[in-house]
Parts: sequence; C-alpha cells; structure tokens
Amino acid sequence: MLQRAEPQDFERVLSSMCTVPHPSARKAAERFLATNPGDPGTYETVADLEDDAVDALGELTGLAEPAGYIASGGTEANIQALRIARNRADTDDPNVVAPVHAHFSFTKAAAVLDVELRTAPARNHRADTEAMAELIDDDTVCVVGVAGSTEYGFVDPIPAIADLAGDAGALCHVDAAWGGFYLPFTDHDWHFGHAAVDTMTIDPHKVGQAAVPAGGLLAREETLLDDLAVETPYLESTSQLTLTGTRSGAGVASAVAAMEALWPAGYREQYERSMDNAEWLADQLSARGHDVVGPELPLVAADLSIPMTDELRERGCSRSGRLGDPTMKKMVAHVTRSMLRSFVADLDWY
Ligand code: 0PR
Repeated sequence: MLQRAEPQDFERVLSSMCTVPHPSARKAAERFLATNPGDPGTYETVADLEDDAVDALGELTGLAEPAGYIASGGTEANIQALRIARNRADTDDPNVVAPVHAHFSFTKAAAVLDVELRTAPARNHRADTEAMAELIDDDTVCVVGVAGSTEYGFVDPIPAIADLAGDAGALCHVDAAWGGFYLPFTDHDWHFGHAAVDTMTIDPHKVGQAAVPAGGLLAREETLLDDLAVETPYLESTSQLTLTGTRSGAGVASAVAAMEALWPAGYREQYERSMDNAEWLADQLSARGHDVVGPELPLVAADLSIPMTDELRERGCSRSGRLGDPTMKKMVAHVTRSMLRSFVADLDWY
C-alpha cells in the first residue's frame, strides 16, 4: 500500500493554510529529522538553530530581544500563551477574552487549562473592541487578537486590543499563526513594535514555507516564559518549557532554512503574488454574482451557492462553515494563477 500511495500534498489544495516547503527547508528537515531539540544538552546544534529561528521570527515581528521557541504548531503556541497568562495571574477563576473568530485551538486551550473562554461578537468579521471590553473583568488573564483570521484573513485592531489588555492588567496575545509571514509587507499595526503585545503565535509551517511541524511562540520578555518552565531532573538541561517533550528537529531546522532563504525578499514576492491572485479570484467570483468577503490578506471567502461535489473537493475546495452556511468556501491564494483559472472554469461549467 505504502509503495503505491501518492501523498496529497499542499500544492494542489486551494484551501490549505500550509504552503509547500521551500527546497532548502525540505533538505534541512531531512538532515535534522533524527535530532531532538527537547534535549538541548545532547543535541546542541539543533538547540543553537532554534535560537536562530527565534531571532529570525523576532526580526519579522518587531521584537528587539526575542524569546520563544519552535512549537509543534499554532495550537501548541496558543495553548502555551494562555498557560503563561493563567500561571502568572492572581485569580482562582481565570478567563480569556477573544473575538468569536479566534481559531478553535483556543477552545482546546481553555479546556486543557481549565480557563473560561469568553468570545465577543465581531463587527464586519473584525474584532469589536467594545463588545470585547464588556466581557473583561478582574479575572481576565489574557485578551486575544487575531492577525489574519482563519476563515476571512482579516486583521483585528491589535493596538486597541493591547490597550484593553493593559487596562485590565491582563496579557495581550496575538494569533498571527497564518498571517504573520504576510503582514510585514502590509500597513497593518499588528506586531510587538506597533503595540504592547506580550505573546504571539507565528507559524513557519504555514505561510513561512517550513516543513510541518514548525509553529512559533514568541514572548516580549524571556521572563514571561518562566511561567512555563518545568524542572527536568535527570537531563543536562535543568528545565523545559515546551508542551511536548521529545520533538523532531526537522521543524526547527527547516524554519531556519526557509527564513534564511526567503526573508525578506522571497516572502515579499510571495505576498505580492498571492495578493494579486486573491484579488483576481475575488473579482472573478464577484463578476459571477457570488458574495465575496475579502481579500484583506491573501484569502478569499465566497458564497458559491453550488452544492459541494466530490469533483470540487478533489480540486481542493473545502467547506468552511462558521456562518452555518455550507456553501461558504475559503481559498487561500498561495496557489498559482493557472490553478485558480481552472477552478473558475469549473465553476462556469457548473
Ligand atoms: N491559529 C490560526 C489563525 C490558524 O489558522 C490555525 C490553523 C491555528 C492557529 C492552529 O494551527 P495548527 O493547525 O498549526 O495547530 N489553521 C488551519 C485551519 O484550522 C490549519 C489547517 C492547515 C487546516 C491546513 C487544514 C489544512 O489543510 O484551517
């Protein structure tokens, strides 16, 4: 079976939030596959590479003295950010306030951490800070903003969200898991240099062209990470702050390789090409009478009002149904123009 199985990789999937790994990221992943950054005393090279990865992510996100690590993905990074906020707060009944479009990993985080997740309605698919303010109280430990939402690719007003967090004595966490590698080339205020952001998720394995698993957790100060540290009595290192123990060095090494190859010119080129494609697709769909949301970043959400078929699914179209509307599809425009052309041609055929 394995010999004959063809992997369905990201290349043909219009709605994937992950990109195809850069060739040098693929090579680096293979070289470091059998290393374990979870044991930095033994695997020193990959541990040093992890510092390089965090430095590079810091440069992308306006962080002068970056702290953080390469996580298994955005889910782990979001869980860990809320864990920092919960552990340092002085309350027995912690809650986190987020806009309704926050990724479902926050639901997992709240369950795992026994924290209440309060979600506020959005306005035009963007966080409504007035609605969020109403949910904040003395037990709020973290206020979350999303910089590139999963379903619409919209960017929340991060400076206003950071102000809400500051006023409440809570931490501000920004989820730029998907948007983080596009946003440096836009006018949005989203990163550590733009607002009092405390922690951030930014995933090299999504738009960063690293191999899975490579998520990123960043913190404004190293001391914030102290709240994650667990003693490791028998290892050469004394403590560990990741959620996973043993982890592959493939993600770490490929993140460094991708960022060395692409930051900034390659990522800028990717942003410009993808945005161009997204705008083209949005125009094509609007011209055919479909309701389109975006693109603010390279993601087009559209009500195609046609039944989902196996053929469409094979062509990479997926359901994305937060609105309770099974015909809402999302398309992430890291794909080529010719793929989009054939997708639009298929729609015309229907
Ligand atoms: N934060 C945001 C804004 C996300 O979009 C995602 C995942 C996460 C956090 C969680 O990241 P991990 O999945 O790395 O833990 N966004 C995509 C989604 O849920 C993930 C994805 C990627 C799904 C490729 C399907 C797929 O084919 O839609």
